[in-house]
Amino acid sequence: GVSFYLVLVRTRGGPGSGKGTQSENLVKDFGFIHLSAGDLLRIEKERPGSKYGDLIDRLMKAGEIVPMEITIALLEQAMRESGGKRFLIDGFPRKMDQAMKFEEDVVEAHSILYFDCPEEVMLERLLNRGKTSGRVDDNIDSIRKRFITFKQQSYPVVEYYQRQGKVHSISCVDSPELVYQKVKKIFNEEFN
Ligand code: UP5
Ligand code: MG
Repeated sequence: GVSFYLVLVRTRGGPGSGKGTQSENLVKDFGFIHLSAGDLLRIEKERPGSKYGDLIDRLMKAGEIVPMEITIALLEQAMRESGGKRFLIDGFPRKMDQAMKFEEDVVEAHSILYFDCPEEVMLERLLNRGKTSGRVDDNIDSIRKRFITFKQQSYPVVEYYQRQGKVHSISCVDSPELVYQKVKKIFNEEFN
């Protein structure tokens, strides 16, 4: 059946823990289809004629969460179009209502990878990435708001999955290569 592997955020903040970076590694070694909810929203934001472009832009800048109907529809469409069966969904769900709705309507989470990273490390990474990323939210004001949103709304999702025993926590302050060694070990145990 269809399963998906969720790559979620980390404590004390949200962004910049390396979800995207590690997801790319996992795609190469395990053949998952990687879907980043944030990337899908950024594509939708730029799509000519999108009725959600302005809303997404405003909410991203404010570090707030886009209404789940929009994100879930984009994810469902991307899953369908991919024709795949094993998905690594990066940066989603980031609020309890999305988690419940997605599990009810689309698919249940097999497991959650949780990247634990101090805020100051994430902040430095994001400010650095902001020099070239062009992302509307890689600036100090948006980053601070993203951290707050993470703590208030996204972390409860991690706790919810922890109660189900589905969460693997990994510290991600080391280099991407070292972090990936830990990630790979978990995936080898779960999927091989
Ligand atoms: N880097 C990565 N790992 C490193 C390491 N181990 N050592 C040193 N450097 C490392 O990494 C960030 C930067 O750090 C990069 O420059 C990388 O090289 C370096 P990355 O892998 O991009 O981290 P990631 O966790 O993916 O950070 P990202 O900024 O993408 O996380 P966010 O959760 O903030 O962003 P996302 O795109 O998921 O969401 C953006 C916004 O979209 C949200 O704030 C929200 O407004 C909206 N959104 C929703 O509304 N709903 C959703 O479901 C999803 C998003
Ligand atoms: Mg990302």
